[in-house]
Amino acid sequence: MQTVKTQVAIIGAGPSGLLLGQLLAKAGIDNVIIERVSGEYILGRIRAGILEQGFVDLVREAGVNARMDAEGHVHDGFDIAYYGKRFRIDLNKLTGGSTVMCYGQTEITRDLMEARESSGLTTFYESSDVELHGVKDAPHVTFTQNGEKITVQCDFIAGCDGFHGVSRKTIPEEKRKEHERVYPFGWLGVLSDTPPVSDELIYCKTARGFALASMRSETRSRYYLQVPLTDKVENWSDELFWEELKKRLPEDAANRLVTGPSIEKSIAPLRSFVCEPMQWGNLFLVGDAAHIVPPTGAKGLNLAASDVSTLYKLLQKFYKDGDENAPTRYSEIALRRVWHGERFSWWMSNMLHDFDETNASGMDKATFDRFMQSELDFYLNYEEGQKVIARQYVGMPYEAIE
Ligand code: FAS
Ligand code: PHB
Repeated sequence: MQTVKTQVAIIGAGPSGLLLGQLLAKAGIDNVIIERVSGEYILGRIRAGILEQGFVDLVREAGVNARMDAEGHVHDGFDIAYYGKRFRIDLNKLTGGSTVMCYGQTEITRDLMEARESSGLTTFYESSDVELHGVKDAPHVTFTQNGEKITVQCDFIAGCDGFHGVSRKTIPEEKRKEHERVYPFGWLGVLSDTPPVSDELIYCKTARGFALASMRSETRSRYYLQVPLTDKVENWSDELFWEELKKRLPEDAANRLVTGPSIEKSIAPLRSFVCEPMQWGNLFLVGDAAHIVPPTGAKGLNLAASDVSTLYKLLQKFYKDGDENAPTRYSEIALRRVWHGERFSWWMSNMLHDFDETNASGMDKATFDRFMQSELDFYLNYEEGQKVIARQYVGMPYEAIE
């Protein structure tokens, strides 16, 4: 049995865990990461693509921004197309200068992994039987790696282990309130080395279902189609995908579509989920371990970033200023911004997807559709409405930690 001592034990080497680890290390707060799978496996997951300004600023604060600033693309706006109409949400104008950065989660994760490795920080990849103990009074983590049992003794545990991780379940069930909405459809995503149909994202609402045209670079595109929950990725040949996407894109974009072999194809289920509280004793839940949003608002990764920012600042107050109370404030502060992201993602999903009777509004499909069309007409035809969308899409401000 090997015993390791550190200040913060981080469970999970996804973007939450890696960004938190980098920021803590930069502040002189020692940490180790315990991850279930290999780094290569993590880099094989294709997920988010849009970074809010707050995330970009955090990556720069972590000193891991060189490639993001060189290869990322600042987006000043995005389009919403529905029933033959098309509106551009001019983020820059409507928010007085705020924008978003288009740079893949995979790339941010790669940059953070490389930065962690070169700074010599400890990451236990391919760890199994990870268990959290004594989170109320004597926090420590036990796990097995390469057949050896290891114990990490620490002051705090950051549960950055995603929706299916072990951390959230460490909070006693009777002490957790879990809020959930599972959507009656999923997103079939395709990544292809083909030029994007547009310089900016196009969110499409059609009678055939939702579609999103996104990208990773001028030569790499990311597309999504709303599909039934019962659908299987093996039902979708590349040809069938491109044919359906063309039917859902606005005509000019469809005419520009360059098809090619998919280099990744998967179906992600959509849910809204929040666990309250986001902390228990010396355990903090961060990112997907605490909350999930439907990707319609591009908030998932960005809410993880604001959790990281809040926890990093509060732990600095604990270690640097001797503020013993600081860590107890995490959940309350983090949840205020989480619920903003949850609501916006739920609202965008209701507005842009095609629901059958299970739209949870208690209305029949035709009536719900008419309400949502009026919602879109109002918000897109009035600058005040466009400002509401723009402000939330660039991300609500991070709360100041005094
Ligand atoms: P992650 O799930 O990324 O990372 C958690 C890590 O913990 C993983 O590496 C996992 O292996 C590890 N782990 C799990 N259990 C463990 C255990 N017991 N012990 C040790 N380690 C353990 N967001 C967007 O903004 N836009 C999108 O388009 C988008 N698409 C998505 C598609 C899919 C299929 C999924 C699942 C999510 C998507 N998201 C999207 C949200 C996504 O980007 C998350 O918000 C982001 O990955 C959150 O990062 P983490 O909190 O680090 O969690
Ligand atoms: C993506 O590029 O993967 C992406 C962008 C915006 C979203 C969801 C996904 O809202």
